[in-house]
Amino acid sequence: MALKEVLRQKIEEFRPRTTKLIKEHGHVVIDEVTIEQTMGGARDIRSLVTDISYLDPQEGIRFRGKTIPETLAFLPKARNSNYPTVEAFWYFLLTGESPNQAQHREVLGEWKVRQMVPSYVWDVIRALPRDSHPMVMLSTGILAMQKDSKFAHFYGSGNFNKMAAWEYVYEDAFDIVARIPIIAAFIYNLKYRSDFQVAINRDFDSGANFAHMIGQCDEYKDVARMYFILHSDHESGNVSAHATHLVHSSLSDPYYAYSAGLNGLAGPLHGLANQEVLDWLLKFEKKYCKDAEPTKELVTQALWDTLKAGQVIPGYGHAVLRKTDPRYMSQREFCLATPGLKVDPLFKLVSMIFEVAPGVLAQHGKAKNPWPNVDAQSGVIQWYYGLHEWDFYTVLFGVGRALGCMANITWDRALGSPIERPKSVTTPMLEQWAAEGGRKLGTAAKAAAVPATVELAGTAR
Ligand code: CMX
Repeated sequence: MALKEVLRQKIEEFRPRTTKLIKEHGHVVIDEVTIEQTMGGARDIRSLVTDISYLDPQEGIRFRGKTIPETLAFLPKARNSNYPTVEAFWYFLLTGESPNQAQHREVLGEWKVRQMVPSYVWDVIRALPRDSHPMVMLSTGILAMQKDSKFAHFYGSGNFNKMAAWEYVYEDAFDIVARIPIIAAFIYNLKYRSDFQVAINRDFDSGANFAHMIGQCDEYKDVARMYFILHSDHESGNVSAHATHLVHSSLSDPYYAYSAGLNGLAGPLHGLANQEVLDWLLKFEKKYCKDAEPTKELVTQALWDTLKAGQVIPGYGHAVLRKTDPRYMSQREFCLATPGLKVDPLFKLVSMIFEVAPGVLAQHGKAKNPWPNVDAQSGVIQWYYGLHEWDFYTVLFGVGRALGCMANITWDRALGSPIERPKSVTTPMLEQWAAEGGRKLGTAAKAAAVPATVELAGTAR
């Protein structure tokens, strides 16, 4: 059965669960909210639902219930590789299943058809100032394709109905995940290879083709596959996933939604941290080492200087995680298993920081999580393969993140996820509730907290 039909079956099986939860158990309390959470970035408030991935603070990410090693082992591999194809992973994120051989062949084939980017996208990107950040180019490239959104056309067709809406989101979502590596490769070649563009190799899977298009070696094919899979999803509260979900919740189509997601990813506290890490490493070598070898003492001094200057240590800390990010470990294992990388000076420096930084951050006493996140390790791998243009690293993150964001909004629409609209309060209200020892839930407030009977998810909203 083809991917869309498998997905249809899954959606139809799943819908009654959502409906039952809202209808029969909608009033069940699952969390409480403190003033600190309201004023502190909504940390740890359980107010989003996704089944694509779950982030446990101690264990780290699970995609569809599977850890990173389990996921990598579970899925069909690319030709001559130990890594799964990105295409198989997309199938898995959407359905929770591993494609069999025929389904894998089918999704690989469909991907090749969908990856054809309309030529006006190249004109739009070329019209931007060449020194625009590559994330601006990527976000603009995605947004430019909005005019061809199948979901937007369906909405405007006069035949829109909520039960079928997911099918059109799916069409756009699949087009976006297939096209985004091609757009990223175009941006790379435009900015850093004097507009030397390389045609798609239709014999290759998506990861291999990306390596081919940016002029990389064979070994980099696995780097691309690993990179896109590891960066795909981190449940739905992170800025890029949440922005995508929020924008799509108004029934903005996937192009508007993911362009917004990318704009969030471009912040230095989120995806841009990977370029910040490289910047930090290179400045460290220049300022502290000069021609000498880095030492733990020099690293410690540089970390403290960064903190004393009121800056964050890029690549360290996390809003949810409370241990070393398994995405960091997975990339570290890749480095240790790659002979040249294992002895690479920059990798050794990153490893030294891993030994020292958690202690420094713990002593500093502010960060709740002193351990490295995905961004602490990722740039070093790119650098090793000669991809030295570190302002491009967040684009690579954005290519991977599309997989999770697009799978999520396909399911959002399938389950009739409503427009997102949390409630604001004023500072005097908070001051009053603080003085009273908490907000008194009167009859009106309680009534507002208990949902009225809701019709079948997907039809009533
Ligand atoms: N270096 C220095 N200080 C840090 C820190 C770090 N790496 N991580 C957290 N802190 C500080 C915070 O800035 C905050 O300080 P203030 O109280 O002065 O505001 C304090 O510690 C408490 O923060 P927290 O609750 O531990 O962390 P948050 O949930 O607020 O923020 C994050 C999480 C990721 C933004 C933060 O750890 C950070 O800025 N890290 C560095 C940037 C980075 O690597 N971002 C990438 C994250 C992964 C991703 O999304 O790609």
